[in-house]
Formats: sequence, C-alpha cells, structure tokens
Amino acid sequence: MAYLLGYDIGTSATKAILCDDAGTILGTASSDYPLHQPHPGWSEQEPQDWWHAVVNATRTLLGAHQGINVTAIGLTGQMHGSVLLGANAAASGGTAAVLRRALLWNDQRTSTECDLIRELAGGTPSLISRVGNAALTGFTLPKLLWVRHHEPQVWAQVRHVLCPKDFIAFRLTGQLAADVGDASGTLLFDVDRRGWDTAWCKTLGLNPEILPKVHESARIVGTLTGAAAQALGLPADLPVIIGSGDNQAGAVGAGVVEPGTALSILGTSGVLLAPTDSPRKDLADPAHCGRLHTFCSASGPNGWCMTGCMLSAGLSLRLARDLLSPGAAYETLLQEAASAPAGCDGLIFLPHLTGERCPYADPSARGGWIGLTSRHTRAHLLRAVIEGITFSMAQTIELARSCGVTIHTLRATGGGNRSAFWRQLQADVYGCVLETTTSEDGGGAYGAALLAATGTGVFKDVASACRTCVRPSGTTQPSGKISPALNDSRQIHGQMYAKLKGTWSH
Ligand code: XUL
Repeated sequence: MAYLLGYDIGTSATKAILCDDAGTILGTASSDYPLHQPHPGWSEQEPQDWWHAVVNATRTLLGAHQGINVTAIGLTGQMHGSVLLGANAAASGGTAAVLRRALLWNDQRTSTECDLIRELAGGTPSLISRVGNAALTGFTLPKLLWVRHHEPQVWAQVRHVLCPKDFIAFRLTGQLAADVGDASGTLLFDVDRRGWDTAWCKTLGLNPEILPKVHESARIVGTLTGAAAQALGLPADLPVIIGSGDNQAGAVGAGVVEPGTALSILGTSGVLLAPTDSPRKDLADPAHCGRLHTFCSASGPNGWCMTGCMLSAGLSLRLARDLLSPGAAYETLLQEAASAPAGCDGLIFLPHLTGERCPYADPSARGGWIGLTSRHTRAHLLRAVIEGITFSMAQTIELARSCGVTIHTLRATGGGNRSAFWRQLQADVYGCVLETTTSEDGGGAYGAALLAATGTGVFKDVASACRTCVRPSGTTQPSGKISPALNDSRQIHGQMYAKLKGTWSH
C-alpha cells in the first residue's frame, strides 16, 4: 500500500495530511505562523516560517502514525505570493537565503504597478489575450515591480522568484520548480501554451531566468535532500510532486476536475472554480474587467479552470468572532447566526475587508455593517456577515453564468461549508445543488496527496485518482423558497458597492 503526505501552505497555517492509496485520510496536523500587516493593505509572511511549520506538522503527524512508510509528498499552497531568492540558490541544496518577506495574494499595495502593467501591455484586452488575466494587485508580477521600484537594493540581489509552495519544494529537494497552476497566477505565463511568456518578460525589463522550470502539477520534481529528510524524519530518496495552487489542488481533493460540476471553497478567501476544457479567455472578457481568472488546472495538460476569488470570506467571520465573541467556536457562532431572521431585519454586511478582487476588482473597497439599529442583536450581526459573504459569492457565480458557464452543482469545501445552515443558505441563494464529499476535512492538502499518488504511478491520471478516492457524502437541494426579506437584502447588498465606491478612496 502507498502512503502519501500532502502539505498545504496556507495563510494562517500549514496543514499536513497523511492518506493511503484508497484515499482514506489517516491523520492531519497543522502548525501556524504570523501574518505581518505593517501598513493598511500590506500582507506579508516569512517564507522560513512556512518551512518550520512544515517540519512541525510533519513531526506531529508522523509521531502519531509511527511505522508508516511514506511513499511520496505532494504540495499545494496560497497562490500568487512572491518569494525572492539571491545568488547561488541553485547550488545551495534548498538553504539559500530569502531576500525579504513574501508579499501575499491579499496584499493591495500595487495599484500603481498594475497601471504600469496595463500600459506596457497596451491595455487590459491585450494583456488578457497574452496571459489570460487582467492586472490585479494580488498577482505576482505587480509585487515584483513594486520591489524593483521601492526596494532597489533588494531587487539588485534577486536571482529567483518562487510561489509559496514552490519555496517548500525548493527546501525539500533543492530544485527550483513551479507548476502550471501557480504559474498562471503570476501574469507572466501564457496559459494557452502552458509556458512562461519570455517576450513579455523582456518588455517588462525582467530577466526570464529568474523564473523556475514549470511542470504539470502531478510531476515529480526531485527527492528529499539529506538535510530535509533529517529535519522531517523521512527517508532521503522520497519523491516530491510539485502539486498546484490551493484552489486547483482543492478542486482535485473535491473531485472537481471535469467541466460540469464547479467548486465553492469557503476558507480565508471565498473561491468559485469551474473546470473548462479550453483556456476560455472569453470568460475574462474585458466587459467583465478580468474579474474572473483563467488558470491552468491541476488535472493534466488539457485542463483549465475559471476562477473568481473574494478576498475576505472566512476572514470576515473571523473578524466578527474576534470583535463580538472572542474565542468562540465557529460552530457556536453559526448556530447563533441561524437564530436571527433571514434578511437580518434590514442589516447588511459588506465583506470587502482587505479590498476586493471579485465580484469587484477594487483594492480600495472596504467592508462594514450597514443599516444598524438599536433593535439589532449580536445574532443579527453574525447572520448579516454570513449573508453578506453568500451574496458576494452569488454575484461571482452570476458573473460566471453570464459568461456562459453552467453551474447546477457545486462541491462545497472549506471551513464555512461544514455548516448545514450555511450550505442551505447558499443552495437557496445560488439556486443550485451543493454536494459535500468524504474528503471534506482534507481540502487542498488532500488534493496534493492525490497528485502525489498520480505522480508516482498509483493512478494513471488525476481523474482516475478522483474517481477512486473522492466520494459524495451529502447533498443540499435548493428549497425553492427565498423569503422576501432575504431577497430585499440581496438586492440592497448588490447596490451598496456602487453607492459607496467613491467614498473609499478618501
Ligand atoms: C486565488 C487566491 C486565493 C489564495 C488564498 O487567486 O488568491 O484563493 O490562493 O489561499
């Protein structure tokens, strides 16, 4: 029997999962780290913190499962982050110094750099036709231009750029590598051809040699170095599979790899992901301002996915918890929210706490409760947060539908989707069936483990891995009844962004 380890380098923690080749999850462990926000809109992490978390989580997990011989490791993690490495990285066996903290997917400091990118590309439509995506602050390229402009002394030393999970691949194997999924979120990648756009790099004045070799997601990129093996307590010849971004790996973990069924992830961010069998750049039509992304998927060379990402889904609920009920379990908060009436007696919540990407691409957008009266209770405030997140996700789903994507079934994963109350609310508001799977606890790390199983030949391809391992565990049907109060809230929520837009930049 094969035993697979999957790592998910998340924004709040690294999660490690151990499963067998029948897809049974034997155990999980996680280890967290700080998020640095030195200025409003800035979001950074220390890459070496991720590595120490990988070591801690592995030792905890293997300590609880002694005697199991791990066969391979697969990787996933937060997309778009910029890890900058200096000279001699390739020869350092994975230990080369990191030049500064990584700027993360939800960092919003790069509006000016996005303007420059649009200008150099000759406008958004030609940028989209080139790299499949619009210039958005969360992506990797604007971060590189920001460092080049604001920290020239750091930029002068940069020899390699890696995304977060690729930095872990580097620490594990000493190899500089990326996968097509994470590469598509850099704005430097030709998503049709599945290769770096070196001509575009030259237009930008970037040396394409700073970019790592790119692979399909189920590829082995190396084996554990002696030092990594010793740190983790694993054998040195263990193969490491590059894996993919957390959303693409999450799709694998939920069995969403073919067009038809889409994925809703309610984690820190809220993500809609719909597999497509062509790059479908029409989905990122400028009429939609490129708010939907076109990424390569982890399912193999003929798979792409249309993705919409709202930045603060679980993050909004976490803020509400910290302000209103510090330390309370999310389950308790959701029960309390469910006790308030649908529509929250006119209370609306806008979830744009760290700016927004989808349904509105606006780094200056802000959140808030609107319509508060002295009659409202904490339960109203909590329910308004749940409804506000759901309405924003519904807008993203409508955007995808308006681009011709049929969404009748959504696989629902991430912490938020553990709540039956929230799943029912989503089924009603989205007007589609929500399915959970037996692998719900695994998320992206489980997908990374399935990619490791595929990469080491346990399965002939990713779709077969999903067919064998991922099973539906429950279905939530739309009730067909949306209360007039909920409908009113949805309408008002949909109008609020446009009404307040002009005030945020002040
Ligand atoms: C996707 C995105 C987020 C991060 C968070 O484009 O930015 O979902 O990957 O983990």
